[in-house]
Amino acid sequence: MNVDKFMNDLEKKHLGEIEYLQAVREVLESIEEVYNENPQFESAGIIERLVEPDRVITFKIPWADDEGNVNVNLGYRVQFNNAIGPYKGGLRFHPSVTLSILKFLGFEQIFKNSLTTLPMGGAKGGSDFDPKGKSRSEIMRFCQAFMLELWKIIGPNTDVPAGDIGVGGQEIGYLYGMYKKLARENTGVLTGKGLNWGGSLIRPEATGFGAVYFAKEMLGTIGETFKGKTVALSGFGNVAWGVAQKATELGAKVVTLSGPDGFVYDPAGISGEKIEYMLELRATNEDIVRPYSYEFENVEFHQDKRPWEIKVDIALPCATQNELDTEDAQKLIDNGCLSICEGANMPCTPEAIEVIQKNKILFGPGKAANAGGVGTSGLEMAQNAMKLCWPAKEVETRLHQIMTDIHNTCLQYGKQPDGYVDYVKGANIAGFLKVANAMLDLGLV
Ligand code: NDP
Ligand code: 2IT
Repeated sequence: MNVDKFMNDLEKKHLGEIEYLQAVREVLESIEEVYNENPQFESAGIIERLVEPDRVITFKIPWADDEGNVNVNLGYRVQFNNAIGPYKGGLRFHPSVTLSILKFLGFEQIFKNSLTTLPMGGAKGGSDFDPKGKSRSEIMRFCQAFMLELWKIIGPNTDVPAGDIGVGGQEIGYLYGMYKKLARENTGVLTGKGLNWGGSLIRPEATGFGAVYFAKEMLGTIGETFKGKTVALSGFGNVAWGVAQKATELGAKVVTLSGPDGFVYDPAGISGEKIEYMLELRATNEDIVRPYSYEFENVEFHQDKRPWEIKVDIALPCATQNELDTEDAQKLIDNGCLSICEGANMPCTPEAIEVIQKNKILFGPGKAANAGGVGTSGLEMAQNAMKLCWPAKEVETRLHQIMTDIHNTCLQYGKQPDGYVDYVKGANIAGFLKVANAMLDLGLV
């Protein structure tokens, strides 16, 4: 395989699918050497088969708003690869959603899920529906209309969706309620469910907790810890909330949050009631972080700016794709940042990653660092299948173990001759090998 030639052909086939092509190129560049050393992959056409989803299902979602007006949104499910287990991955409701974005997320999910050590294939779905400013009953009607199509193609052993941007506990509830009614069954078909109806303890916190556990392991390789460190976060959603909790618990001070309107800088630290306030802010569906600066004293609000200009020891981007570019990376490095760890999916641009790695700063890619979310979804599926609930401590211990194992796997495949760990390479190679070998075992299907 020659990556440039391969990508040239793929770009022609999928014109303009920028995010998807970006995600594929990163993986191919990491695995090129391993792939070419193993001719059995080439002869089985593993890469040609892996880069295309098994299928993409699109549908329209007609729904009525509170005034009785008819609205039509687009819905998608990208079932990418199920070599190692049922399709598994979240649903995103955001006006920016396109097929390219869902294909990038579904592709990444294959390798992330492989790294968790649990039997889950890769998928992603969602809609261009904008939850901003919608009433509760509008959100409910939209979720029900979405499930009216989705239920036909999912099932506890075929495809198990969960949340992502714009899809939290409330949306999963409305989606699950409709699925249960249509399918006449009460199974673990979605994860991120409420605790009263089949959910797992620690799932809401899992992505953020997992990202901090991963960053902690990375820091350990240079003899550092979270204690006494300052941390910059972007986003103010589910992932940022979990990161803020765990980083604070480990003795760090989280000083920023961000939204599409700008970022807040709270030098005293975002802890205690301030972390709880993040949930309130998110639940307003207003899409802005500024009210945080009215609610608490001595907080600066920087309109239309990103938090990466603040001097911190550790940065965890937790909002969305391509939100940290070369300039941001350079600012963090110039300010002495030790580690940049992706809580979100693909928040750093490829050029930013190059700058970070050239400067030998610790860099944790999302498909490894944020795998605790889907890892704990896998634990929720296991509990549902056994029809029991583990205590919080048991789930968290397993989550912690999953993150430590992923870190060790990255070390195994990513350690460079000079001792620097290329976690991007480590995660991509390890994630790929498991799926590719499974595909070889399963024949040409
Ligand atoms: P939420 O919807 O809970 O929060 C997303 C946050 O990012 C919101 O604060 C959102 O504001 C903000 N945001 C979105 N776009 C921008 C932007 N352009 N600039 C600044 N902030 C922005 O989603 P999650 O916390 O669940 O997801 C965050 C990231 O983590 C995503 O990349 C997701 O794919 C990833 N992830 C999530 C997992 C999960 O289990 N939830 C698991 C693994 C990864 P708004 O959207 O209102 O504009
Ligand atoms: O990007 C992700 O890993 C998620 N949004 C979580 C997926 C899941 O199935 O829990």
